[in-house]
Amino acid sequence: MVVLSQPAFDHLSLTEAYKPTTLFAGIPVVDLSDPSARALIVKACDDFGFFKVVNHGIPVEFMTILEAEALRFFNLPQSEKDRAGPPDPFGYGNKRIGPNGDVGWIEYLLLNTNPNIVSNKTISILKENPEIFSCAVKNYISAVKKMTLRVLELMADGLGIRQRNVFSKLLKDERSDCCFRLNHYPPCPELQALSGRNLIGFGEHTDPQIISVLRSNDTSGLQICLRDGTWASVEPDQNSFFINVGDSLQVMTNGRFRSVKHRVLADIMKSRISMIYFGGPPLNEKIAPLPSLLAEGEKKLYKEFTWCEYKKSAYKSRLADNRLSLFENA
Ligand code: GA4
Repeated sequence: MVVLSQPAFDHLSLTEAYKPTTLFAGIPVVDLSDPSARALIVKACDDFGFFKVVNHGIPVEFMTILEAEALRFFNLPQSEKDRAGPPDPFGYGNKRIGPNGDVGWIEYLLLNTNPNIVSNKTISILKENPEIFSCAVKNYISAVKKMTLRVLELMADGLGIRQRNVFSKLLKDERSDCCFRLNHYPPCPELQALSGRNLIGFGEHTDPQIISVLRSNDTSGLQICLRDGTWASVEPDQNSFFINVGDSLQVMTNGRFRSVKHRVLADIMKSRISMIYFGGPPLNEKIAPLPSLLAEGEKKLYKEFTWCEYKKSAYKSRLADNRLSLFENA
C-alpha cells in the first residue's frame, strides 16, 4: 500500500499497482426460493465465504427509501453531520475508521440495532421529518434481519446440523449484539490525475461478527479476496444482497467457512452508498467450534471466547489485522 501526501489524499492509501477492475463473474448466486438453496449456501461459504442472494422477498422500496434517506443525511453540510460524531463507535464518522488510525475515502453512520432505533443525536440533525429516517432504518433492518435468520437456518440445514437454529438463535436473542452501517463513498475526480492507482474507500478487513448482509447502490467498488490472494471486483446489484461469513462463523465451523477478506475502492465519478447489517451474538455468548461439525479426531482450531472478549480485542486492532490469530490453538 502507498500513502500519498498530496493534500486531497492526506493519510489515505492507494493500491499498489493498477489492475483494470474487471468484474469477477464467479460470485455464487443463491436463489432463496430454490429448494437447493441450502446446498448452494454451504458451497458458497466453503469456496468464497461470500455470495449474492436473489429472490429474497424484501420489497425494493425498503432499500430505495433508506438509500434516499441516507443521501439526505450525507448531503447535509459537514458542520451539521459532525454533530452526530465522532463515532464512539456509534455515530457519524468521516475518513477515520475505528479507534486505531485507519482511514479511508468514506463517511458513514454506525448505528446500534439493539434497540432498533436511531439515536436522538443523529435524527435531530435531520431537521425535516427526522422520523422518516428512523422509520426507514427500522423497516429495512427488520426485513433484512428476518431474511438473515432464514439464510442462517438454511446454512445449518445444509451443514447437516440437527439443531437448525444453532446460528439463527444467536441473532434472534433479544440481547444479540447487531449493528448497522450506512456508508457513503464520495466520488473522487482527483483520482484521474493518478491514473494507474486506486484510492481505498474502506481498507481490507474481515468482519468480526457471525454474518454481514450488504446492499449497495449501482456503483462498483466492493472487492473480495479470493483463496489465491487475488482481489475480485463484485458487480454491484442494487436489487440483491451480498452476504459474507464473519470471523465468529469461521470459528463455529472450525475454519471450514472462511471469513472473507474484503475492501472497497473509491470511484472517480460515482458516489457509492452501501448499507450493511452485522449479525452478532449476545455479549456473553461463548463462541467455539461446534462439536457436531467436528469429524472424529478433528482438533479444534480455535479457543473458546465470549463475543464480548472478541469484540474488545477487535477494537484494539487495525483493520487489516488477522484478529483470529490471537484465538488459534497451538
Ligand atoms: C469491521 C466490520 C464493521 O464495519 C465494524 C467495524 C469496526 C468499526 O468501524 O468501528 C472496526 C472493524 C469492524 C474491525 C476492527 C476494528 C472495529 C474498526 C476497527 C478498526 C462496525 C465492526 O464491528 O468491526
